[in-house]
Amino acid sequence: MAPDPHTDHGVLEETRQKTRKPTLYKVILLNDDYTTMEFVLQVLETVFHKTPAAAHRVMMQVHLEGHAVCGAYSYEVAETKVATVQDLAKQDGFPLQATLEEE
Ligand code: TYC
Repeated sequence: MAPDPHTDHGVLEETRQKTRKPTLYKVILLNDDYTTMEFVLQVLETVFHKTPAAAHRVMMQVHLEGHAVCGAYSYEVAETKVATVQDLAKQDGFPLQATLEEE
């Protein structure tokens, strides 16, 4: 059947959902023998907004397993958190280290 000239405008439209998941970066906290547990708890609560109970879980995981994920953020935010951890640690004379990993 021929197209109805009143309704067919000769334009084919297609909507395509193009949702882009932002790439997230995990901030990983590393264990060492010198940083105090108290300092690590403070960092987890202030920089990563953990509750005291969650901070304790993450800190113990780092202490026992060598590393743990503190959270996942956009690249800029993750990088800033890593730098903040290192600045705070340096201020207090601790060797605490954190790194980034693409999720
Ligand atoms: N291992 C440290 C200690 O026994 C505690 C510690 C936990 C250090 C987590 C770093 O990311 C860390 N004092």
